[in-house]
Amino acid sequence: MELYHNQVTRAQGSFSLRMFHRSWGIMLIQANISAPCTVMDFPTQQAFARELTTNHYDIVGISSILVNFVKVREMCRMVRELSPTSVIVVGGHVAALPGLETMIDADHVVRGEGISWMRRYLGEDEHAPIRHPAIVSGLQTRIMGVRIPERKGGTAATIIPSVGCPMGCNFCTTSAFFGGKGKFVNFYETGDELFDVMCRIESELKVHSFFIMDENFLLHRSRAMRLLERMKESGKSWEFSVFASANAIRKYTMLELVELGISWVWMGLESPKAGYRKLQGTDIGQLTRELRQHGIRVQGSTIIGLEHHTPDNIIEEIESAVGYQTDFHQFMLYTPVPGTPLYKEMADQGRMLTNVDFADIHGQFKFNFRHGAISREDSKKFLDWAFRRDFERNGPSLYRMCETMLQGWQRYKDYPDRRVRERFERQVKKLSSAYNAALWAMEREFKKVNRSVSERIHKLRSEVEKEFPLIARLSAASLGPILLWSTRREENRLASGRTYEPPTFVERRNWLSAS
Ligand code: B12
Ligand code: SF4
Repeated sequence: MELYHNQVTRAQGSFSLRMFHRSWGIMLIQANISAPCTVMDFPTQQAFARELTTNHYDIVGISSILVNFVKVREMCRMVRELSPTSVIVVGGHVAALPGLETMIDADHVVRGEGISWMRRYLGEDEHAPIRHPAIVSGLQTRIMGVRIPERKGGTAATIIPSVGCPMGCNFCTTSAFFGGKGKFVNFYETGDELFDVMCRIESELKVHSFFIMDENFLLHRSRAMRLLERMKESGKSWEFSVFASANAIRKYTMLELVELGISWVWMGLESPKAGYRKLQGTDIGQLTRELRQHGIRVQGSTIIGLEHHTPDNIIEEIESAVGYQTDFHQFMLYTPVPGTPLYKEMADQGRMLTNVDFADIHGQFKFNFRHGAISREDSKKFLDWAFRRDFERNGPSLYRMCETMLQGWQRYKDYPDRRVRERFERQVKKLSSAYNAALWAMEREFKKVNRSVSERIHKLRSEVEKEFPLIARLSAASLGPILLWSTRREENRLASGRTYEPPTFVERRNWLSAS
């Protein structure tokens, strides 16, 4: 249930950013039906059994992605045994599996958007406006062996303006699941609607920061620019983390992005040689540098095992991806997943491997298809190496983020728009205190990985201390040694096999009317 540690910072040891994320699909469905409804997130088997026997449910909906297929099958079995009159509905990306109906004991398998399906099924108005629940984007954050205290407003809120993506890249499950090329489902069409939702969630959760869960938020320029207009009118100093393709980012000037509050961008870099339309005409190295110089953190995403990759050129491709020096870098194996054009192509060519466990089809282990030049075993070696290489050459992502924050602050601290200044001031408060102490500890700890990166960290810390002489030095001196100790303790814990699991959530809605 982690994003960073599973697929982004997984080779960064105790510097890896650890954080759990809720299951937003079922939270959204619950918020948009009028029937009494319980959401169980991350239930243990015992908790699920207890719930099924304590309350009577007409419908049990199960949400899953492909990797959790076995859990879905078991949950269906449990429902049949413990609540035999319930109707079982299975949705989410696992539904893209051809023939799922014959592999599990469910009454309905729902492909695509689930709110409208559930509303239709319950006889409610499927076209009613979408009510967005207040969602805290991450929980139980942990880094360098320290659990960050949770306070109201401290973590971004998740906003889901749409599902799907019209770009239709051949491997992309999300695009395929919600209609494929040219199609997607918009929950909020206009900047005005989005602004209203954000205002409500801002006051409910006391946040300034939003994680926008839209596959390509910046692609819809008129919606984004209207949102900016409304933000300016109301003086909102918000910040956004978004997913965006390079061609969509290029629709904006840097100043527009900064004024809009874009502070973190997840950008698919895939491979410069792959010819994806979204990357055409963009110098990725230059774009990444420019974004970072404007205080926008970049998370790059590179695919390992594209058709043109061979054992001879893959190293060079990884090196060039690492050379972009993004703040975060995800590497993913090229993975044909049921429902995508890529899967169909590979299946038609007889190249899908048939004996791969669904639990292993997630792009972070080994190929699930026969690649033209790279073996299944080697796919894992190249993938693991890419993560290690990025860490060794560029250092911990936390350090890179600090670098971007400082650049943003230096460029915009005197910017005429108060909203922009305030945003960088909020970030720099952390940079000058806790993050500077983290730099102090990283600098020491990283010497054993790469001395020249350790020197770069030292240089950055000196710059931070020049900007904020008192607070930054005090923090480094007082908190730095504690963080160094906790980092080392965490390394030992991880080495001895410690893992982290999310807690179980049980949330009821429209519940009184059920009794
Ligand atoms: C947030 C997210 C996560 C979070 C998960 C949080 C959680 N608690 O589940 C984190 C970061 C932890 C994560 C981890 C992983 N993820 Co993920 N993740 C996403 C992401 C970016 C957004 C999902 C989301 O919330 N979307 C918004 C909601 C509203 O949409 P939704 O979930 O699809 O729900 C809608 C419908 O599917 C449907 N629906 C969903 N559930 C149900 C249930 C019923 C009963 C019904 C009727 C309908 C229904 O209705 C909803 C509203 O329309 C998607 C990509 C994407 N943009 O969708 C990938 C995605 C779901 N993840 C994916 C993968 C592969 C993984 C990992 C395996 C990655 C890895 N290598 O580790 C892990 C596995 C985690 C696990 N053990 O399950 C794949 C799934 C591929 C597949 N075909 O199964 C996706 C599609 C990304 C991709 N394009 O490859 N992920
Ligand atoms: S741009 Fe990204 S989200 Fe859109 S189809 Fe391509 S990979 Fe999927």
